[in-house]
Amino acid sequence: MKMNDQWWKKSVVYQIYPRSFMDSNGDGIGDLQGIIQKLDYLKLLGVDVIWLSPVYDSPNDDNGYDIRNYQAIMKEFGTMGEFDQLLTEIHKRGLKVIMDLVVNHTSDEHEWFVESKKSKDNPYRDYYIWREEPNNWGSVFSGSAWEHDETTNEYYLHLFSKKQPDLNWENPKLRQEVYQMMKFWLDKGIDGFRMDVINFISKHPDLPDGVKDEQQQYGDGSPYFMNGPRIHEFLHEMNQEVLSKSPVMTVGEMPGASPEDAIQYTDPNREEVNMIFTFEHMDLDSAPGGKWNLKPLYLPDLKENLAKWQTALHNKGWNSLYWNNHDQPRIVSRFGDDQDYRVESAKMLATCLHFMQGTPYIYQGEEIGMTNVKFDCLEDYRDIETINMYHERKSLGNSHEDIMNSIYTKGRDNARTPIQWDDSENGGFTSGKPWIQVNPRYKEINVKAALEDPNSIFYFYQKLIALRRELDIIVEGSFQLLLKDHPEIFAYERKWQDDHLIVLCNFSSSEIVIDEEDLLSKMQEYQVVISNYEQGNKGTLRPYEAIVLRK
Ligand code: TEU
Ligand code: CA
Repeated sequence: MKMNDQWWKKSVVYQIYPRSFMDSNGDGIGDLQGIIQKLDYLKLLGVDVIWLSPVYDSPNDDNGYDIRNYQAIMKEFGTMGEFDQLLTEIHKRGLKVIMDLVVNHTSDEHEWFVESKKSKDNPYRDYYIWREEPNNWGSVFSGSAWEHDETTNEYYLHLFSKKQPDLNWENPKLRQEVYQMMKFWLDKGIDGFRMDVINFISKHPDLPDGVKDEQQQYGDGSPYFMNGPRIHEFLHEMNQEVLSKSPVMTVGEMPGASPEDAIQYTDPNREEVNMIFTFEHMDLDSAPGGKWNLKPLYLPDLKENLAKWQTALHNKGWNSLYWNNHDQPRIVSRFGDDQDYRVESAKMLATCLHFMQGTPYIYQGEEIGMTNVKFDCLEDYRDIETINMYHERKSLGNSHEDIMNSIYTKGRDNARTPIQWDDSENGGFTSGKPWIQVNPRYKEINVKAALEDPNSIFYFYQKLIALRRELDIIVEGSFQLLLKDHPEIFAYERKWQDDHLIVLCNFSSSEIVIDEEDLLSKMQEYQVVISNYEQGNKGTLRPYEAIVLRK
């Protein structure tokens, strides 16, 4: 692979969740024209690539991750003509765009599935996974992973909602259809794909029951569909048939992938994908039993985990770096302090991530420090995962308060409230009624205010992005964790040729005295590259202080 084919190593990606980004026509739903209106804002931020969450035709059971037609645009978002216009406007500004590729499943309204369920000998029957009897797997969105279908008296597999039947990747005809569809979008000129749960596509052919303990209703099927038996073969085939033909960028969303798996997926010689999204650092504030069982983050766990990924992939594969996406709560509310130190902690978290090796992803609103929300009642929530979980836990006897507390801390709608563009009604997102309520903090936290304040989180992100372009060490350097067991400070160094960086981040609201001789003398000697306090480098770390030193 030629180095300039690896443009994505030097890029910063910005994720747009179109439904919540900008509404141009007052129907309360973000749309393609809304995105076009805001491209100059992204250009000002300085990102290189836009990841567009699904904009395809969909009945919206899972906000577009249930696709009815891969080659049509969702009506609420616009037309194919407007998509072409968006693509032109993106490229005109020197930006690139990657699209979501959701091919573990389709919508149950996709014509393949409509055909598939008609009869056992329908030519599309084998595009999906049908069985006479279900196994014990549970769905990610609660309940069984199997749904009975009356027409043929069989069950189909759906790892997510019952309106998201899983595709059968064992079928070579299905694989060819997917590759043709990918070519359709690449021929339009898009610059790559973000691949939804792509390491789920190869299921163990026997679909064995999963382990389940007595209190649980369903078994854990993940050992039989995560990183399954033919996954590397399928990804290599996709690479050879489609991706290798042009210098595109690919990132595979891969829950349950270890660093060793990641090396296999991203080693350039194996020709699979460029990078993956790991989930390990997002699972550290969950107790056993999954994300809704809350546990406070213990900082040394986070340090150990991220350090493990940094060192394991160095010179072997490639990392992606993220705190946020449309499935995760807002990072400033999660690992920072969204009350007294919102600005400081948002900048600290950004510093901690953006000086690591890998391709950073910024999720819409992160660059202005948007926070989690607490809606009063379940009816205000829109996410199918949240709603199904609420009913399941309620029926198991959990209290309303406990469940709502889990939703406030972990629910996906935290990330999906509209972008707060200004302090006018609905945060300037829409002139109509937004599809989900705007975060009430929009009067204080919004893009307009951020752009008017030279010390805003926005300009800090702008600086971090620019630094990545200036300093090769950020892209190329080795990584070494410092103060490994310190409970409040996340510190590391990067080295490359004669260059040396030290990154110090205080994850607490107390002032921390640095008492390591060696580090103290470096703090005297080295230059400050960036800091989130006006007067950098006092030899201590103030609440949520981040400082980067260079020699
Ligand atoms: O998510 C996959 C996934 O396993 C989790 O992130 C999951 O959505 C949930 O947050 C676990 O608690 C991808 C998409 O990013 C997500 O939006 C979709 O709902 C899902 O796949 C199905 O397409
Ligand atoms: Ca609209």
